[in-house]
Amino acid sequence: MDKLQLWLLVLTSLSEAVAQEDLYRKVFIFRNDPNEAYVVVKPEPEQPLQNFTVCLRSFTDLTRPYSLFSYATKGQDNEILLFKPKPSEYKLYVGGEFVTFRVPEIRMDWEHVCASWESATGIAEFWVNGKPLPRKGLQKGYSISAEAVIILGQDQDSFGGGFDLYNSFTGEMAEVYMWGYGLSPGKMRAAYQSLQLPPCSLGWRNLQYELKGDVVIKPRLRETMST
Ligand SMILES: *[C@@H]1O[C@H](CO)[C@@H](O)[C@H](O)[C@H]1NC(C)=O
Ligand SMILES: [Ca+2]
Repeated sequence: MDKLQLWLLVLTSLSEAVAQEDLYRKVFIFRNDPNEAYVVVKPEPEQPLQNFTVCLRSFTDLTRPYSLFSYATKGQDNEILLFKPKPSEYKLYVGGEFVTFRVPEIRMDWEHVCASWESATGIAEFWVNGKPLPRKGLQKGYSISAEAVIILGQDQDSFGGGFDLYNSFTGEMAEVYMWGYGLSPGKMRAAYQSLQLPPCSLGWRNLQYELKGDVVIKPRLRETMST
């Protein structure tokens, strides 16, 4: 038995089913529309953040609003929120304020996004499928609180809960990462291309997660690559 197996055994013997796993080439499938399902991911940062990057890949045919990544603290449910109100738009929230990024409507394909923010300038970057959108700014000088609950697939309106069914995500999600700093342009592109990424505590290759409700892990379907 190797260290990882032992670790998993210890974890599964605890009451809560916290898994830690390399999810390489796997996906979370949120099956129902709408749904109450979500995934709690860990760990939260230990220190307040002045910078961050969040990346993930999703695949859905939803046209209604949905939440992908929700980082809530006791004082601010939208501390970090990656939200798609409609197919041509993303909203990135930092500390309860948001900026809107208009995006091409991508039809029936996986969509990769990376969002980053730095407190010193308030500049937010938003990358879609390896390409940056015009940068915007919000919350200059703000600090992201460390005590957080991080949830995929629902928008928290209170600490760890307060979901609106009609903001739930339905579809497939993969390659979720969070870093406590801004990634370089090269690494933003590397994330899109699923290449090697800088180490991070919250990442798809060593994800600590708890499935809540109807979420299923499956291998990603192989597609013929067009590029
Ligand atoms: C945040 O990013 C800025 C700009 O890249 C950098 O100067 C600063 O040291 C970073 N702060 C922390 C706490 O990492
Ligand atoms: Ca919210």
